[in-house]
Amino acid sequence: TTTTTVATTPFDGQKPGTSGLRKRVVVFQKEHYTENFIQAIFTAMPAPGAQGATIVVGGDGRYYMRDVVQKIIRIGAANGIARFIVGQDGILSTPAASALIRKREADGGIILTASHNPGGPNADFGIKYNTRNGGPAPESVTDAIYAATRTITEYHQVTLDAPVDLTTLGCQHFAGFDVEIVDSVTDYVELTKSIFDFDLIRRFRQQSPDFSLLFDALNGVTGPYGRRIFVDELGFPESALDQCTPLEDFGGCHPDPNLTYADKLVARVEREKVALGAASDGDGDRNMVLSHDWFVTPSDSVAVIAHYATECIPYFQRQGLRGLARSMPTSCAIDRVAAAKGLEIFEVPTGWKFFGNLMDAGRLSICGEESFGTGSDHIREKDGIWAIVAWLNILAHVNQTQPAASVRSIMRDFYQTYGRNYFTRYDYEEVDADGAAQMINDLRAKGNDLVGQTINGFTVAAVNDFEYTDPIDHSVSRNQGLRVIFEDSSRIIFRLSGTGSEGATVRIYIERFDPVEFDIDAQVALKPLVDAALEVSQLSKYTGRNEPTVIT
Ligand code: VG1
Ligand code: CO
Repeated sequence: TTTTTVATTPFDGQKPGTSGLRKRVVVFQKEHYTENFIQAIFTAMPAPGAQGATIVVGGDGRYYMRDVVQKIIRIGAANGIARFIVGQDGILSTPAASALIRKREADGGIILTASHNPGGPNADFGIKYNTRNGGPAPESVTDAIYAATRTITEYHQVTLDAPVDLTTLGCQHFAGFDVEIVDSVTDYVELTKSIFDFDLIRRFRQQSPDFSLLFDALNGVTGPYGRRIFVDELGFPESALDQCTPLEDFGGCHPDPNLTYADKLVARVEREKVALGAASDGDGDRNMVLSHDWFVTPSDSVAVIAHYATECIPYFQRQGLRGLARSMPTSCAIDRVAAAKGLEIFEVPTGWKFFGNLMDAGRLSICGEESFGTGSDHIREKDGIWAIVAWLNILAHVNQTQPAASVRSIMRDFYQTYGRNYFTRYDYEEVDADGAAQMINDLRAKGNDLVGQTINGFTVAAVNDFEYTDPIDHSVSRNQGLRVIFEDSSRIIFRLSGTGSEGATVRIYIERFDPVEFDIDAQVALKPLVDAALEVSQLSKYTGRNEPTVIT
């Protein structure tokens, strides 16, 4: 092989967001655009750097992914990478990639996905760098990558006679580096089996023929993982799977597991009276759990899993619970579980990267985000399939003493113990970026003037910009969401998304605690606060929008 050096100039806007760099495919296809970013990753790789390093490479199978795997191998090899561990056909779900980095003690990994954003030639692509703990790079590393994109003048690549074969399992030797193609699913399935009580779930399934599961991969990467776990291992019928073949464009759908974009699943769960309906996103780190008579909001889901963890999930029975955590906008349901169990609870900014240090320090076991992200310290990414199997494990367990246990009965028991934190999120997607920024700035400027005022019946107790100091490395992250907190502990939070590829997305998070009333529809329970949010922010004036794009 020969190495060539290609002259290039920087592109604007290659700053990784909440979860890597996400842009339209056509942007990544611009000459040198993708190569520049890949070179910047290798330039910025944490010490001791790329020379001699092993990296994991894979992604969610979306359009353009396989081309980029080839680019990573060529550029990585020229930068001294000694070994590439690649999922077969380039396929690795985000949690499987995290697991593989850890299992193989790789120096890092590159995950090719724009997660829940649509795929295809006219849709989105993304590149994310994970560090040796298997988690998303912390801001110190993403800042270094961004700095490298600002000053780049050349990139290096090896010349190969033909594209590397990504389909044949096993090791291929090249001059100076190796490429190892691994089965995309096996290691992940083994890990999942070591965490949960598969025997208990199998017995539950056999004893409860009326219990039905419907798993919808939304044509994303988790199809093969779901098939192996739900059908091959746990014995559910093939009919428990829907949209489980990964497609480059996700069948034209938005692979985002929520009530809006997973509408096919929602309709089938209602019509077919499904006991546990579940979906995950394009890259497999998100999950949604529902039944024909209940939708489990993600803030509740993680709290329920934490509540039952040491009662029935072998991994936590062995390790115990070290601590719990949530992203700031996530509801405080999990805080109540932490208080009841005498555990530490952490509130971190939005984005999974903030959980990693706490896990590495042995202070965090289970955590979640309201954005359909749930997980634990078994890896360093959120894990959609993990959360779904956790619910199966809990249902099987509770069913031993309450034979008619259901998603709904588990939620009712939970609310009876802890009360209910009603939660909803309104998203206004692809609005004018200047208007959105202006709205946040004006709200911030009003800040303390609002304290003591009553908005639609709620009296403001505090207004602040969330700022986080990492308890382990003491790094500080500022401006992580503007919070309006009311005297009755209700909260409204305003944030701009860091994962969009066009314009800006405004997110409004709304929460209210009710110790006694559990059965109100969340939209009804929260309507007065939603109105207060729209009033205090003047959202429609700044964005021209009267209705959200998505409500979760
Ligand atoms: C969103 C979610 C955040 C999540 C992130 C990545 O970020 O709000 O909770 O961690 O997506 O998820 P933002 O900045 O758009 O609000 V994934 O499944 O896209 O990796
Ligand atoms: Co995702």
